[in-house]
Amino acid sequence: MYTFDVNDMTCGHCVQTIETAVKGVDGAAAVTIDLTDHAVKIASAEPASSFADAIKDAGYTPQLRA
Ligand SMILES: [Cu+2]
Repeated sequence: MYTFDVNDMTCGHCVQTIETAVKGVDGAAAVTIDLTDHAVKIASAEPASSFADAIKDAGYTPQLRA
């Protein structure tokens, strides 16, 4: 399970865009997005860096929560 802080995710449209980006890396990933907390939680066997790159490519700034 990875949690990314995405502070420039501000509305439902951002949530949809990021969810699509995550599913593009792993269609079987379980994605939970908390807009209030600006958190994107991903359960997947793919590496965190792949999701970070996809979220960046979608135009956002992900920071992997330690
Ligand atoms: Cu938005």
